[in-house]
Amino acid sequence: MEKTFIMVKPDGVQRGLVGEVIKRFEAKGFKMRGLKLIQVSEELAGQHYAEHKERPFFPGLIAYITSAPVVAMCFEGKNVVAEARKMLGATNPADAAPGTIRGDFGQDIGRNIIHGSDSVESAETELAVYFDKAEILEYDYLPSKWLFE
Ligand code: D4T
Repeated sequence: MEKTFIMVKPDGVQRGLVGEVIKRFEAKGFKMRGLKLIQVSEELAGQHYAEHKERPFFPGLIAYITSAPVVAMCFEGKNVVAEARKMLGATNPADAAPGTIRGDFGQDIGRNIIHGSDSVESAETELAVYFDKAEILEYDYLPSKWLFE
């Protein structure tokens, strides 16, 4: 089964949206495999957003992500990488559809509340960057038998 990396960014934590995010993922039937509140270091932020290093918004992005704690999560489920991106909505909340997390709670691309891996490969990389192996837990998830035929 596929896994993805989800991170509630500092604005989402400060605005009290962590429970809302977890509620949506739980209600969808995605299995929580990892969860922690962490302060992202400049080094970790640089690693996570390395692809944007040359972009004009990079310094602001690093300052934002390191400004206050974030909640890092791992969820497992059928096609969870793509499904989670749909639940998050477009990167710019102004373009995100109502019903999505960014569409319902955000206004500004520089404060877009939440991150979700954009591919199975980046999910694996990001999970390895943010979590130790022992922090991704395996356990019986009882809803599974009611989620799949
Ligand atoms: P993240 O990685 O934060 O989940 O966002 P996305 O995967 O949806 O989008 P992204 O990698 O293109 O952008 C990373 C991050 O940079 C911020 N950003 C982006 C910004 O502040 N200004 C911009 O013009 C762009 C393109 C928002 C998300």
